[in-house]
Amino acid sequence: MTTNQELAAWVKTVAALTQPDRIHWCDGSPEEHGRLIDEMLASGTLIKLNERTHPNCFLHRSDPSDVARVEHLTYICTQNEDDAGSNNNWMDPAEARAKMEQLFAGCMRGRTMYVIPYLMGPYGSPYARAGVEITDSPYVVANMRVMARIGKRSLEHIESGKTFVKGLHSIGDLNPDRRFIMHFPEELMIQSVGSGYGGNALLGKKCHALRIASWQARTEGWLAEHMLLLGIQDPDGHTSYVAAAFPSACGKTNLAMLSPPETMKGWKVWTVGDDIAWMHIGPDGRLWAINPEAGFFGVAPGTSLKTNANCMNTLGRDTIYTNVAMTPDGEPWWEGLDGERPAKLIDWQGRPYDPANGPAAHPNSRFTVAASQCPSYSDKANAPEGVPISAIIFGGRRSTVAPLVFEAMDWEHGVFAGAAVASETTAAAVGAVGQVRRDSMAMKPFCGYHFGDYWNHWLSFQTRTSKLPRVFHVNWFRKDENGKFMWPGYGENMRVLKWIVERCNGKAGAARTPIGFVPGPGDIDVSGLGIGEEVLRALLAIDHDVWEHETTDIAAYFASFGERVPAALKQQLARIRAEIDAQRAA
Ligand code: O2Y
Ligand code: MN
Repeated sequence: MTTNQELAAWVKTVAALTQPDRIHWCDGSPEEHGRLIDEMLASGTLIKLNERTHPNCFLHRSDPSDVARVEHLTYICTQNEDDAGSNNNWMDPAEARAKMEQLFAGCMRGRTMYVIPYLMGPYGSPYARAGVEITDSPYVVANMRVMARIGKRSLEHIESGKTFVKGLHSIGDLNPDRRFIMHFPEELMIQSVGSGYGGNALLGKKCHALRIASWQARTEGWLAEHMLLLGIQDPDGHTSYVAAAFPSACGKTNLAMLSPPETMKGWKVWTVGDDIAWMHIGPDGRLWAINPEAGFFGVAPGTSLKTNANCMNTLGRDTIYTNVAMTPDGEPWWEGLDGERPAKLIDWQGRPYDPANGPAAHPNSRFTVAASQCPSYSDKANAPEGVPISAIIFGGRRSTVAPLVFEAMDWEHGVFAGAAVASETTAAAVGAVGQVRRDSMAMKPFCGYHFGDYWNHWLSFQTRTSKLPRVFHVNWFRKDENGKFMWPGYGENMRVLKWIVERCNGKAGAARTPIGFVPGPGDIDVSGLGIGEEVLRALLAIDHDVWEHETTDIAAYFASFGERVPAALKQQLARIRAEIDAQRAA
């Protein structure tokens, strides 16, 4: 089935271990997809949704115990434990292999083993990387077909002699006690068992494009980041590209597909990606980014015409929904969708909706849809060379502390701001609400190696080019003393993006503060927004006492990573503290 000896031998070994009834090499064709869909409809794996309102859309209900990524069961298996860092769970590679071999033994009996060659990144891009996922889940094949570029062309890429990541996945028996997601970055290998859901099973996404790729990127001098990519077109028709990293529940997909407010005539946002960016220093010394993915695996609850019209207009057709609710007419439904809640809903577990059972759609219910269906999809999204990045934006959900926006003083300070990213937990995640969690560069669950080494890698870019992007930090979630959000967010975030682009072009004002360059109330365009100067001042305020506490917290966080923390980041911390103290004393 392939001329690549290494791939052929690996598939043979996996088949001998897992004992499938059949082996199917995926070619990615529409005929193959049609057959798989028919099989899944027949087996009940998929439910057809209303063909008139949602053509070619399907609903999948996962096992109720298998509804999200499982960080506590996700491991980085490096020879040296220290290389994984305290930001990861570590397991000795030999122990992990032995454990997985037991779990994989005979696991595909009675099933078909699908071999999915895939490419992450545009065809013909020097930055694209290949992988092969072996899975016993037709649902995974259907999702991978949307999220990556699967089939013949990707196999040809591998057969031309390029390296590829080997990913072995089985749903196993879906027992959480026998669920593990193992990464072997030194061997470019992933093994996942016991889950059929999202990031645990679609191995091209978080496992390959972030955990394995971040390791490769460090070795090879590039960046694999948990970032959305968007183009911001100004009224003169010039487009600047930005990459932005936010921890979960901060509205990444909404920002990636932002619709500017009516008042901002001539401004437009183009979507390049909503989750992952691979960035390389290009021949011109600038940072160029590609989106390795081809689709969106977005969270459904909260998505509406009001919060994300482009997303809603992406979803009408050819979409796989997972764990959403269903109306009696066979339409998908979730909390936060426009309009009233319909009567007689079927909840995400297939039961008549009863509020006593919780929400109708699972809070982590998802849609899988091709990025090309998005009305704001950039015509540069498939450019082999990627898009040139003018600004990198970090952000978090902070009800206090972080101002609406600030610009870092320089690259080193920008890396510090990224390393210090923190976000308050929301009801969407398990655990207490409102707790501040550090999540450096939003990569805590996804960096495939020690955070100290990762920050050093980021810093190293300043020695390799003088054309690095400017770095910013945003916070859409600051609250007033009554606990009310002060900034309207969503489309109005365009006003902050405008300030960022204008800073990059040397056109917008800001004041130097200990934590960075912060706009004055007159520097951000709030015309027609109904926000008074007092509120704007509060949104941009830096409280010295609060920041004193923040720096103490960051110092403790850095200390938890030991010796490998770069001196440059500790110096940034010391500088900020000294400047705050000096201002206090003045
Ligand atoms: O729960 C999952 O498996 C999905 S997690 C996810 C999906 C799409 C984009 N980002 C994420 C994330 O957790 O960052
Ligand atoms: Mn993500």
